[in-house]
Amino acid sequence: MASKTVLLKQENGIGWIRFNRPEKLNALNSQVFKELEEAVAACEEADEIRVVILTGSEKAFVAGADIDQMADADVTDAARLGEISMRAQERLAYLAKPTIAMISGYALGGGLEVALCCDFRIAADNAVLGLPEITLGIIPGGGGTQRLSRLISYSNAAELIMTGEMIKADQAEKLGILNRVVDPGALEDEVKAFASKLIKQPAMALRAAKTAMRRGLEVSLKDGLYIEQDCFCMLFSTADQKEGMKAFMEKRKPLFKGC
Ligand code: CO8
Repeated sequence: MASKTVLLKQENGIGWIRFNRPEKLNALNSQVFKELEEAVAACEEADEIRVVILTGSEKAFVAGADIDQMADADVTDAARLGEISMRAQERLAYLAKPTIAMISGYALGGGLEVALCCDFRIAADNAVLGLPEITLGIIPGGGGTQRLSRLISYSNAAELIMTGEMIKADQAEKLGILNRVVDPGALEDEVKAFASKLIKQPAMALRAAKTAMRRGLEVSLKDGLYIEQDCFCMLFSTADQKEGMKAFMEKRKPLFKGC
């Protein structure tokens, strides 16, 4: 049996999803997408996992979809790959837990698109980001034309997509693609510290915040405000809302239970 291209490890409330094709700079093929979907599903089911971190190797988060697999593909093959990748990415984007892409080295094409499905992107200053698909005669097919232009300005997204140029971490941070950039040696500690801030928050409120924001992006403002109201009201049925407000009034730190 082929070795695992996506590894999952659970540690201190964090589900670590690691791309594991270092010899191909973690290029995404059908097997990687399927294993990514399985890993995300496992994180969804494990109550102990509160935050999910996706990462690759020092040289590459992911250098894109596997060009070897696509080179001789016909339209049917492309559609099949599209379905598999979309399933994994939808599952990741709508995972009801915070997700962080921890990026070192290349995050290109489908790799950047996977990172765009995460709630946060934190990178080492050696990171190189881009959507070079146009240089291969295609366009981003894993959400890049949609998610990037919803995250940053249309014209900045268009520049990356239509020139295919790669940019360094500091420029990606200025554009708002990255939440922060740190020294490569400090990357893991920075991401863990950030994850621990999230883990301290009440799980149901985190879930509600993510649902309201993700769903809200897809609908009109008015419908989004209704989604927010539903999520807001639902939280008044949780123990953590009672605890959070009681703790405030008693001038102490809340002790959240995640329910
Ligand atoms: N696909 C397949 N193999 C790759 C890829 C890739 N995307 N990226 C790197 N590799 C392989 C190289 O071929 C090489 O393999 P080998 O040793 O067998 O020759 C190995 O990884 C190491 O790479 P390099 O020797 O090229 O390393 P360098 O440091 O010289 O260069 C680069 C690093 C700049 C990242 C270079 O490898 C590169 O340009 N890679 C391709 C980047 C790219 O164009 N990515 C976009 C791909 S298209 C895409 O992502 C479409 C998304 C659609 C997703 C949804 C599907 C429906």
